[in-house]
Amino acid sequence: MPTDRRCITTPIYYVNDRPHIGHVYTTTICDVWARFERLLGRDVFFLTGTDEHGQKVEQSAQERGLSPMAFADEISAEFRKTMELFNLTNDEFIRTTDPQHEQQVQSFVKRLMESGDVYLGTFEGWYDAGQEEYWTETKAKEVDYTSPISGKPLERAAQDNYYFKLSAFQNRIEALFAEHPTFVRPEARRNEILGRLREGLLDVPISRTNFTWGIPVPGNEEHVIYVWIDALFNYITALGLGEPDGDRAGDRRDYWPATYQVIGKEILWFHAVIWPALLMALGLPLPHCVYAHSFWISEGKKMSKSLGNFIDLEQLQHYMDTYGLDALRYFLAMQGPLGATDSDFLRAQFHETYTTDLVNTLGNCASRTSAMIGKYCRGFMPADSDAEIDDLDWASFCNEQVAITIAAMERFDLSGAIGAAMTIVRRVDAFINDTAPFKLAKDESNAPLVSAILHRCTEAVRIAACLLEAVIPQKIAELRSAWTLGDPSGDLTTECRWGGCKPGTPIAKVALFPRVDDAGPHLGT
Ligand code: ME8
Repeated sequence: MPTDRRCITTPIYYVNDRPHIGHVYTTTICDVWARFERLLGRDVFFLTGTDEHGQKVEQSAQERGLSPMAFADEISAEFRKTMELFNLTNDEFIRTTDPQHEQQVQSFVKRLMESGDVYLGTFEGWYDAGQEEYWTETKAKEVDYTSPISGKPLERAAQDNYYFKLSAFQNRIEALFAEHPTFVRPEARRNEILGRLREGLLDVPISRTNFTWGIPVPGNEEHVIYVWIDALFNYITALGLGEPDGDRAGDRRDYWPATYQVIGKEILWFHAVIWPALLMALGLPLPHCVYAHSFWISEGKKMSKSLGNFIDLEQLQHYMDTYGLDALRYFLAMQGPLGATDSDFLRAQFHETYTTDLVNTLGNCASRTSAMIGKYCRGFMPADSDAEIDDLDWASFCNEQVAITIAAMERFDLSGAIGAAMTIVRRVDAFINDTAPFKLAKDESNAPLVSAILHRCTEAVRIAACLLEAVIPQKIAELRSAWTLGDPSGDLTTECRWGGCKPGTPIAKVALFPRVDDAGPHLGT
């Protein structure tokens, strides 16, 4: 794989749920990463989509008096609209009902049958109808024959099933974890999987016969392919890896293997164990990293359907209308549950982050700097001088923060990346306060000094803005236009070098983040 290619995926979202903050969160953090990589000049493929088969979708459609396809069309369209609403730049939106996906899944399963990795066997044990998942006697006993997800009793089940021979991959999966310690991140999640791996891998039933809304098993149409197997394959069917050579999507194949497969922690086992085993069985390369983030909870409580406390699209829209989309993106990326612990979505904290970071720090520095340039330098970027104004070598300081940002983004540490960019802005803020150019300007003989200070402020804010562009693209586009910075060059590293904005460049005043009154407890609750 040429090093300038990157691929990032989100889970594909179930159509039996309406889009909510969880879906927007995962897709937004992938979007931030994808945009950042594009700004660095990399060729990025960013994939998301919807997971549309299975018993639950069939039932939800029935309840609505719709065919499963009509139901899936409706909800999938809603997810697609959500991606547009939140300015998410996915390159493809895959649906598991796409004929291209279905055909490729069948061809993969056929290959697995031919290689003996999938076989027909009889299962006797327990079935969790809500999760469409089978439980062995031992496992069912552990949960007292009750679904840990729905709380409903497990049902006794005996049926012919196609199985994936996961047990045969025990050694190879263990070797994968030993040889690639960053295959699963964060570390705490990796340790959980290592713990479960020690219990030994069992074969996985991968077909169902008790309903029909799914992809038929090739050669035995009484069975449909288990929705999880169908769904996992989306990552490679979207790239055409199961298409015969020379087909339409052939040129996308080089994006595989994915750089990051970003998911929530609840679906890690499928992605960290079953998925790589399937790829191994097919002789395909494995993703570089499966990144499992934690969960948003809401005002101290787990979000759940029964509590009805999901932060839904309407609430997100409310935040967007009040604070702007970029503010929401900033908050999600900066305060989200990217590590091993859950994050509480607190209205008060949202307001505080917006006011402290965006209004008082970034917005304030950009507006103060450009207002002073308007007042003291006729609105043009002033020249620097050799004057030692403070003890900081601004060029190397900024260089360091650029390197920290790029390295953090590379390891998917979004808040680390944003933090480094904000370090630059905070330093500018302190610099303005310490040197007080607005006071110096009262004496005309200080003009060269004032120019030098404002030159340094502008350069530093410009560099921080370039680093933050992936997070708050609309606001940085405003800044670019006011400060005549042109469009992103596609070479972020060069753009972030000190001295990129030449003296004489028109610098107009900007007001990026308007102050918002604390909107009161009704917002988002
Ligand atoms: O699991 N906080 O789809 P899904 C953060 N179709 N992220 C959350 C969240 C929360 N409270 N709730 C959900 C499925 N998510 C399968 C996936 S992939 C081959 C098949 C996000 O609609 C998080 O990314 O239930 C989680 O993994 C995903 O939504 C689950 O979406």
